[in-house]
Amino acid sequence: MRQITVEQHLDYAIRRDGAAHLTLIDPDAQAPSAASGIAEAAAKAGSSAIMIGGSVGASGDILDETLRAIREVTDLPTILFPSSACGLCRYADAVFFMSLLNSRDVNYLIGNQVAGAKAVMEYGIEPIPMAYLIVEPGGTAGWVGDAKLIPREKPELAVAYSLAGRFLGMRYTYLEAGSGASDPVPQEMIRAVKSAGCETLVVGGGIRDAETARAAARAGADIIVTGTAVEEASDMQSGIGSEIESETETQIQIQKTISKFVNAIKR
Ligand code: 1GP
Repeated sequence: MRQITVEQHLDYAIRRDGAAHLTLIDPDAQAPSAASGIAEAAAKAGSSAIMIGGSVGASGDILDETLRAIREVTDLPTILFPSSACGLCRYADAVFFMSLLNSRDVNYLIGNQVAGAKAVMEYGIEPIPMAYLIVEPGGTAGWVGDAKLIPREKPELAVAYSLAGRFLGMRYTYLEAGSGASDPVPQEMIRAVKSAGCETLVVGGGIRDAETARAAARAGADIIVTGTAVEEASDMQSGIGSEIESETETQIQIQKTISKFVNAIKR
């Protein structure tokens, strides 16, 4: 049983280090054993929590097994990042209980939240209320979520959405450029949303290197999310040497990659 909530744990990390790093694992992208390897490396590297989710296929048995495998190797909090009510899982600690405020589809605004609320209550998962905003280019998340993408040169639109979320009681705002995005969320947009009083600002999508992560944190991001960079670090090593050597190499490579992000965002 945790002594503090996951939200308190994140607040503490942000106050201590200036910004926190979350490692995103898509359960559909690798076997549960490989996912647990990433989680273990993330814990050693100083990531503050593991986010679990994906736009397609991140549900059912593979989601359950991934969560269970991660919990076996680390005490880091696990936070669900569901694309629908199907992305809920009883083995997680918390869920980003989010509404995609710039979606045209009522299911992403409130439908899935209604469908999943009872399960969140019954499973005892901590809901963290979040305004989820998808910015150009938006990637798969933008397409699946039928988002009216926020133009990159219109920070004032992101500010208006974030304020609306805050006034509706959402303590978190997530500026999302889409997984693997060619361009991350612009610094000017991050700065504008934070300056407008966003309580906890999460930024992700297309953050591939330490410099980009640092720039986002300096602009005002409280939490930086990376997924693709970590996946690529594990792919890079696969197939080298014997299976055991390769597994160790992979772990080291992942840990190094995450450490760079964690160290870069410290203020
Ligand atoms: C996706 O923002 C996250 O929802 C992470 O994006 O995979 O590009 O790191 P990347």
